[in-house]
Amino acid sequence: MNKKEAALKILKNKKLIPKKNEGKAFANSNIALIKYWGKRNEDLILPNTSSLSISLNNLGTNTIIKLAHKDKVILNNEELDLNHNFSKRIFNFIDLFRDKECKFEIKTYNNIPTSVGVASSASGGAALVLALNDLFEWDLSKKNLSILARLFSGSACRSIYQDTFVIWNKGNDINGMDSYAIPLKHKWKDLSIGIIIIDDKEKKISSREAMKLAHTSSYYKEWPRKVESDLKNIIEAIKQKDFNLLGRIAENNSLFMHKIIQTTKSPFNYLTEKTELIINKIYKFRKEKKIPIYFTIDAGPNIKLIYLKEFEEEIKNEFYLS
Ligand code: 2P0
Repeated sequence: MNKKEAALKILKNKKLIPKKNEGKAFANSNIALIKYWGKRNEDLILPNTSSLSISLNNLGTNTIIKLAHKDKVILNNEELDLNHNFSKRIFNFIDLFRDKECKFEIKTYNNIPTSVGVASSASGGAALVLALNDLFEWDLSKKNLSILARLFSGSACRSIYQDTFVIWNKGNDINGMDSYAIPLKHKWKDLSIGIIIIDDKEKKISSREAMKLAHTSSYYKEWPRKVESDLKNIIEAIKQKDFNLLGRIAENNSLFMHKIIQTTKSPFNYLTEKTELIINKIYKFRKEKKIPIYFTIDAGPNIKLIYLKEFEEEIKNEFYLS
């Protein structure tokens, strides 16, 4: 099955010409505590391993999609050329299922900086799928929305949900019909994520490109087993509300992903000198102030702090949070 066939399987018997003029949706971004890194199928965006994320409450993407005379993309109030990578990505996705006669104007607004490794492709993909579901009145289940979002971008399948924790089960089906996200029923209101923006420029190597090399690192052999065990342990930490255990697992999982990235056949380092300085500051702060604070880093130099609300003031005083 290719991507188009997979999308049409999800949309079987659904309308492919909208009756409404407009669909809209908001999707929150998510930060993986157990990372997705490496695919078993690039076209269907099927991962080698499962992953677990925390949802960012009000940070994400608002998308409005309208029927129009010609295709148009407006990102953060700026009209983009249809040859822009972002426009192409959106319309390549919509082309999987739309009737050729249907043209769309898509207005999408991120309240987080684009391409800073704060997973705007996750909330962007999920908001697009949710807005399409609204426009076409597909009334898809969360499972099918998650599969459709996955076909746009892997991490987007987790942003279909607003629950605190979301797991994307890798699945085993060759066509990916069992590779979708589900929410974890456990909540953790006091758990907070703080973002330290070190560099808000577009990253030089996208995670999609970088991921292709993962298997060339000798550490990647250990990754599937490590993810299995990290997942099991972090779910236990969530159930027990064991913050130090959760933080240690997330920090270690993220550093292992970066070790893989730094040791491929064409090694690359997303972490800059400033990232390393702040990592050391976190270690020192944790040790000296005895305040539990951990971090996770995605495919970029920026740092996401993981902490409990009760320590927010001290942490904000020490670290500049965006
Ligand atoms: C994650 N990342 O689990 C991992 C950790 C970045 C580091 O998912 O190729 O934009 O569209 O599936 O989802 C970012 O990769 O890549 C990502 P595609 P995606 O959040």
